[in-house]
Amino acid sequence: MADQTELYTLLSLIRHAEQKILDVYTSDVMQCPVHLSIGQESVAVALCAHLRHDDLKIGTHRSHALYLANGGDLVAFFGELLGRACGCSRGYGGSMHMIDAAHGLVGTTSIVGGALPIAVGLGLSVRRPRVAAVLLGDAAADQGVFAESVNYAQLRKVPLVFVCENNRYSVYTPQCVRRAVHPAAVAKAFGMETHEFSIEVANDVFALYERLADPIARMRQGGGPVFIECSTVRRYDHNGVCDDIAAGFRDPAERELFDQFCPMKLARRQIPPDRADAIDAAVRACVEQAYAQALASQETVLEYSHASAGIDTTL
Ligand SMILES: Cc1ncc(C[n+]2csc(CCOP(=O)(O)OP(=O)(O)O)c2C)c(N)n1
Ligand SMILES: [Mg+2]
Repeated sequence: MADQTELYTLLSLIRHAEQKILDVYTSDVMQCPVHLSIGQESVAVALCAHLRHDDLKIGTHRSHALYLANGGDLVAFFGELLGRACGCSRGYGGSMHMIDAAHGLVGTTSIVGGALPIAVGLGLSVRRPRVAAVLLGDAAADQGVFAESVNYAQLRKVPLVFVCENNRYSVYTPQCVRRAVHPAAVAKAFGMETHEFSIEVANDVFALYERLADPIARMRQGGGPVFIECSTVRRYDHNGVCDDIAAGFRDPAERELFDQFCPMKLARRQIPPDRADAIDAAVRACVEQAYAQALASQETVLEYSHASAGIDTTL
């Protein structure tokens, strides 16, 4: 069981690590695209608090919260973004390709929906009480492979929890012009156990942690797959550090949703301010230290070249 301090510390860690990215990104020190989780960090934290390190997990391009909530090393996190050899993918993958095999994070993928069939395979490969988990965005449900994956997981009673971070957008395209029904309705149609959480619950890390306990425990003990849909909100641009809401690319109501349901704000209302301040200060120091260490470390040397791959470039 995770307590409030543990959950808040992880929430704060993700927020401050991404705040560091916001601070440095425009200097071009990070050469990879970044998809920030700010506004939806609570989902990964609540989920991972119910998972073991030998459970198998896979995620999306918006990978930072999953990697850090799952216990990923902070130096390896910044090292990956900075293209350093100490990065969790040795600096080759960048923000969208986070791996942490020691903690069961098989990877994160930039192909929308691409994680879904792999997750079904992960679920087929584990034996209870181990389970598998996949984080997906709402646009992953727009792909045909979504229905195939949900169907097969349900048919074979695969121990896999699908967790949809529904921020209502695929880049700048709202869900209302893309989908006739929301993702959980599809899973339900295939007979899967589904749970849908409003943003009031999903962005409240303590509330969501409580609500996920029973479904995940039942699956671990022998139940079939579970589909969790969390309504949440993305604060910054789809990719990068700009404010796409202020720039007019998304509905201004999204900004109001963030102001009302920011996961840090909701969590801080429920714990003593001096405890939250102390955690934030300790987290900020860790972030600064890890960033400096990663920045000072050896850059990734590209081993690949056309010559080493045997490709004749003279043609
Ligand atoms: C198969 C495929 N199609 C299109 C893209 C381009 N693309 C990258 S992220 C994205 C939107 C993803 O939205 P969602 O799954 O809801 O996740 P979010 O970014 O909202 O977290 C798209 C269309 C892609 N990477 N892969
Ligand atoms: Mg989305």
